[in-house]
Amino acid sequence: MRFILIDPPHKIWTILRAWVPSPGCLQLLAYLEREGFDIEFMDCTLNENPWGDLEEKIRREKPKVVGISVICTAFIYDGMNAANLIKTISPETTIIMGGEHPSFTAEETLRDCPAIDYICVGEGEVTLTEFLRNLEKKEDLSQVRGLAFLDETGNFIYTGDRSFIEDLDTLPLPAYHLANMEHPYVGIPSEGKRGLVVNFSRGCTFDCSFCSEAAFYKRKWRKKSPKKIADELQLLKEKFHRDIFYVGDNTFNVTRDQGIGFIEEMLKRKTNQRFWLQSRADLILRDEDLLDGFREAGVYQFMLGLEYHRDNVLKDISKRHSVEEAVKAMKLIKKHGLMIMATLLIGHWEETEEDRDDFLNFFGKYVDHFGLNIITPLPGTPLFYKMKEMGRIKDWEYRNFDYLHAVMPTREVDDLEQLNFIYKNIMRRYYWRPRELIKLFSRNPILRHHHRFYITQVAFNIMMHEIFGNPMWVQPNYQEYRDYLVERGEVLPPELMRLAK
Ligand code: B12
Ligand code: SF4
Repeated sequence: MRFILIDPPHKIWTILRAWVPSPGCLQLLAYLEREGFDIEFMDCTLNENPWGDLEEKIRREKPKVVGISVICTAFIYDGMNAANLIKTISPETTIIMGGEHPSFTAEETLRDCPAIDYICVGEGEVTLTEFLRNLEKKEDLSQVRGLAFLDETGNFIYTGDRSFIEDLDTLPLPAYHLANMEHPYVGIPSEGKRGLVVNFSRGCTFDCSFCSEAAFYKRKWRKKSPKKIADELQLLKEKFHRDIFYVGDNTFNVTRDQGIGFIEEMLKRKTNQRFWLQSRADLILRDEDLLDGFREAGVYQFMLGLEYHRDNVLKDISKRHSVEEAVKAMKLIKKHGLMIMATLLIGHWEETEEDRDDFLNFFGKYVDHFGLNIITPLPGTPLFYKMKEMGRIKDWEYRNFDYLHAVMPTREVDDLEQLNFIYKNIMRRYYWRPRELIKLFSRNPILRHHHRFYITQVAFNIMMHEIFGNPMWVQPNYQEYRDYLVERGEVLPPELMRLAK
């Protein structure tokens, strides 16, 4: 059976101007390919005409079934717009959507966008395979676990949780051959020319209250073996010439063994690749003796979710590390010749202006890269349910649930625009400090490259936008869906404009 998986048109990551084929989509495709399906992938962000090419393809092929992937809450409207467009052109096409956000909001999403026929709740490989097989044989879809849909009378049906794949090593290598790996947008320009995001594990055993990943994978952690990881990296080196990676695993070294195995395997393979890994302060302290090994194996940076500089806030968000541990971890990482990127959260309810000044001074001292975010109640997280119940979510526009926009006020600042301004101001104050500008000439080539890219292109563009109103950068092929509908006004039914999100 033929199946087209669509990653709808998105605005690419403005902070680092990076785009990569979704690792989850490539994993799904590889699985389906092994199961014998005739598959295709359309990563619409890379289309010459993001919406136009999608429309043309659907018009031409009238596929029996398409899948739409939505991995971020902020992407949900792109997914719904794609579903509406597809359904209008080809009403016979069955549409199944998957990803974190639709999994958590299945009923809401189905009711909001009737063009979506089914939602795959949770991990996709096995559910999608069974779904496609049953669809092909016209068998009962309500027998497929992990599916949500509305029945003929509009009742919401959920077929029940699908258990997780126990051993991720049983999965085939992601289908890189189906992605447009040579497209000029595919990469992480801040890290180097041949950058990519990869994913080797699922979930995390911790339970930070704002984290959708822990919720999605029910606090379970599963990983590929170091050998399997190294096989994938070697393929990426040899076939696709990729040598610098942001490893998207939420927490790479949940166990010491995973770190040890990775170090041993990469030292053996000598692929000369570089890695930016994610971890936690407490796990860095636990694995202090491995830090030199990580560096020798190619790791150049650890990204730690340090979040805040006050223990009461860390406790409130169930971070389960202390400020003291955060400081020790930052010092250790530096001591072992590695860089530290801290992901941080401002916008807590009790936060004051003085807190934010301290915050900047505190993290400004240690970190190489400043990953500033605004606390966001992502659907599915404990934080979301609590904030919803307390009535604190003031902006329900999911497009803004991207950690870069405030959607909740603080006790002191009620105006969300004011909070957005505060966010930008902290970024400005951080990046325009002499200490950061000196990094433009750092002896560390990756740090120098990152800062040259970030400050001269991204930060400068933002500054010119704010002072002189210069346009903000967007990828050259970007087109708002509504603009596309206006352009196609005479061909597409006007109904679509009403549905546009
Ligand atoms: C790769 C990635 C990106 C890429 C984008 C890739 C792309 N083409 O979309 C880049 C680097 C550009 C990126 C950017 C951002 N990202 Co990002 N990213 C990831 C990352 C590291 C990996 C995703 C992945 O592939 N996971 C592995 C697979 C196995 O899981 P999966 O995608 O969920 O897919 C499975 C199921 O969901 C399901 N499924 C998925 N799609 C479909 C479709 C169908 C039809 C079916 C049946 C099933 C199905 O099956 C899959 C296999 O089991 C995750 C973190 C993580 N570890 O997951 C964050 C993550 C998805 N990103 C996140 C965020 C917030 C962002 C940003 C908004 C950050 C920011 N502040 O700017 C930006 C987006 C802005 C933008 N305009 O680009 C959050 C999303 C949280 C949320 N609920 O909204 C995550 C979870 C990180 C986190 N812990 O906070 N990101
Ligand atoms: S440690 Fe990171 S991945 Fe794990 S629950 Fe906390 S934020 Fe999520």
